[in-house]
Amino acid sequence: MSIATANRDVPGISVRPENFNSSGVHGGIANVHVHQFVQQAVKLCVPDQVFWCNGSDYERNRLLADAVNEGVLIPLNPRKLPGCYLHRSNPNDVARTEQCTFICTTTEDDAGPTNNWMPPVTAKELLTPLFSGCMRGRTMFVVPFMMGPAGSPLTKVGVQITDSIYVAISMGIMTRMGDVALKQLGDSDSFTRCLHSVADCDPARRYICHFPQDNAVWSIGSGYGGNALLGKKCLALRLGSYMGRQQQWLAEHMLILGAKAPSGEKTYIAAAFPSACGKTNFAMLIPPEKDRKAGWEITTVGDDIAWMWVDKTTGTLRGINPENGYFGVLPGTNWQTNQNAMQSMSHDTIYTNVALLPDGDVWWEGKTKEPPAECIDWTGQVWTPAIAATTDRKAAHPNSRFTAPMTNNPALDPAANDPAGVPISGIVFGGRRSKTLPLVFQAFNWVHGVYIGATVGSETTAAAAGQVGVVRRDPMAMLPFLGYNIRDYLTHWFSMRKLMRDCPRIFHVNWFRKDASGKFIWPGYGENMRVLKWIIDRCHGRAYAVETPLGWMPQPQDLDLDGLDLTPDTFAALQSVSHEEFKSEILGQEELFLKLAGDLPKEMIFQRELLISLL
Ligand code: OXD
Ligand code: MN
Repeated sequence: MSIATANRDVPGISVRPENFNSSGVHGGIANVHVHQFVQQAVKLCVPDQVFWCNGSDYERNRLLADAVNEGVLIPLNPRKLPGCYLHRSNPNDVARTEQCTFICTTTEDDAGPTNNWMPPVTAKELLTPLFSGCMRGRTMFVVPFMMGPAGSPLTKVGVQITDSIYVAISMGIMTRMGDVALKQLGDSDSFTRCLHSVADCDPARRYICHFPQDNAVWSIGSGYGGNALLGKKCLALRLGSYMGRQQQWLAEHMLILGAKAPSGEKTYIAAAFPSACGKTNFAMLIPPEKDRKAGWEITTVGDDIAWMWVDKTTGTLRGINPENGYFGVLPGTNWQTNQNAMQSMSHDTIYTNVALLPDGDVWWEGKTKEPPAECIDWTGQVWTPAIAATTDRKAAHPNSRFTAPMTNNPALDPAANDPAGVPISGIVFGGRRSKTLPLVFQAFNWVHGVYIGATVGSETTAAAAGQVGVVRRDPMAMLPFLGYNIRDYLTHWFSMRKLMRDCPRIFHVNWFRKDASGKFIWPGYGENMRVLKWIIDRCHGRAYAVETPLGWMPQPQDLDLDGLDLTPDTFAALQSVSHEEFKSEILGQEELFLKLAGDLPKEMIFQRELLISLL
């Protein structure tokens, strides 16, 4: 075995030096615990060579060139998309696979009724033979990474072993990767041990196993983002939520946006929506022209994950985005729906499973009104609109993605790198619901808000393998990302209230309500600013609302509907709540309550009783 790596002696230069001993110990990195972890992985996976990533620009260019030579990446037109590449995944590996995702805790009760569970010993017995020798003939990349800005109280370090060059490059975009992470770690043993191999990419041998009690993740058989970039869903959400409960903070599937009013007042809002329900669009919202002219500005702290803690001196909630990039859904994204996302992916971006145009540009459904006359689809076959009409084949996969550094975002919030985070004034929950739920309402208080978050329902999307379009309960949009028992998670949310002197206001939104003919009633996208302004005013104790059984609701005159082609009657329809439909909604929530039978936090039971008696 030879050891390939970054040369620590030449700043910013990655070469393959010989200064390593045969046990795989890296000459330039001092942390003995990292060494031991890598040695164990080398012994198990038997790679041909080991490549230690330092995160330099030189190294990144080198990895990109290698990936092109290996056919893993296809360079795109450098004039239209400088520094951009196309990656086509194995067609069996295009989304998160929840059925292969396990929480491996000593007791089943620790994982709870909403997770797949395996005892850690069983998981290791099952996965060790799969990892054994899986990197023969391959390069092992050692990817140190940091979730959160350097110096933040919540920032965590991980070290990911992977045999996928696509994963190593993507980790360089999505996290603060390389020496910066090792510097944050120092001599400490406190890092997440992440072991990953695409192996033979066979869904029958695909496992994403989390060991929260050991601070480790083992993932095998998939190269897909959520299964393979282990800093994201695995560390920042599943292990993060577990740590958050132990250490009294929250790891949530939430965007954080900043809103600057014409007066200069800045308000930060966190929002949780299930996968592919518009978190990236909301985080990058461009206000309607009249608001922009008036001086409103929306900025992005994060588009997918928020880590939040209570500041002891002020007793208020603060949040950071642990990520460093965006892994956003492409279909439907265009210059009208999300200009900031389009700018973010205009250079130095990896496109996964999109169509390739003859001029080296890319295309996906919804990028332009008219489809291209011809392109190569995400599976590498010729695609034309005529073929699509007869076969129903999409040019881009419905879960095609862009991976772009957050610094590409023209609306990046100035505090996105601030270790002290930002103050969170409001929390918004939402789902994709064609019926039943109104455009917006506000919870009466924290406990009611937690109940609303816990009972979020949403129609399923292509972000996870499985049937699309059925309503499933997705508490806090965290169902696929909880690292422990949901009973304890809800109790933890209720108990956070006790740490706060002034807690964020909580809201529920539904951008996706449809009329009888199946058309969306609310225009969405930038027009969501109108709802956001009401939310911000409510957070600061300003706007009016009426009390309803669901919570506080704006009347048409309480929302700025000026210039919108929406009559007061249509607004009333958007906000209407049918008692009959709502009774079915409460029955739909039963699914969650039954799962937790006998184990529900009492706040959930009382809130439900109160809601039923109000109807
Ligand atoms: C994601 C997801 O990729 O939620 O962010 O699936
Ligand atoms: Mn997500």
